[in-house]
Amino acid sequence: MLRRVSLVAAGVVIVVIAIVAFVGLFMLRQPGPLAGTTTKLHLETVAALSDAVEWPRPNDPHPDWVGYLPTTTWHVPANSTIQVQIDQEDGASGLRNPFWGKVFGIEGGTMHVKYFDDKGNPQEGDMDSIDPTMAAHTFAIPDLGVFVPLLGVGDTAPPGTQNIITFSFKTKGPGIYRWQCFVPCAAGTLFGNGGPMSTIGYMGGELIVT
Ligand SMILES: [Cu+2]
Repeated sequence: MLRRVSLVAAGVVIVVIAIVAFVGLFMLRQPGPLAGTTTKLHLETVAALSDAVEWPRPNDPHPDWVGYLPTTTWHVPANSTIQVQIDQEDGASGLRNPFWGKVFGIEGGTMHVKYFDDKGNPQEGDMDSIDPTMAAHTFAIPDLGVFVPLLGVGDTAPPGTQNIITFSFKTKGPGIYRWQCFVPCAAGTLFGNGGPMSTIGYMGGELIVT
């Protein structure tokens, strides 16, 4: 009897330790917000955090994960126009749903994209969609109807290429708006949707509107 009680007690202790470790190491561990409230978001998307050139995150527990840098929690003002620049360095993973290759919900209906064409020549232009198979990541805030596919760096682009994507969108009233990537870009996880796709701080975060 005593033996059984001590076994149960040991089991309970192990479960409690596992829960504390899960909450502490996985759920609460995430990069802090961008400092201050801003109307300009400048971000970098990378194939692996260890490749980041603009905002390295050296102590991150997942250096090989895809991510948005410097962080994925941003404070922005309500009812304002937010200008976004994304320096996109990752190759294409492609969208499962080609519909999301289209731009939605941004000012003027188009994004401006600087990239390299198939022949390796620099190009730029306004786009309202991209080839869905060429999406590296997406910038999407469903509650604001904002959806922007980010063009992947092509195989013929020079090493170290950044596709520069700029656009702006309008915020609504105060609140916390969840945003995320819709490209199943988490290579090596179940259907590409695990790891960085399901952990805040990598392919998703919060737009905190005040
Ligand atoms: Cu992504």
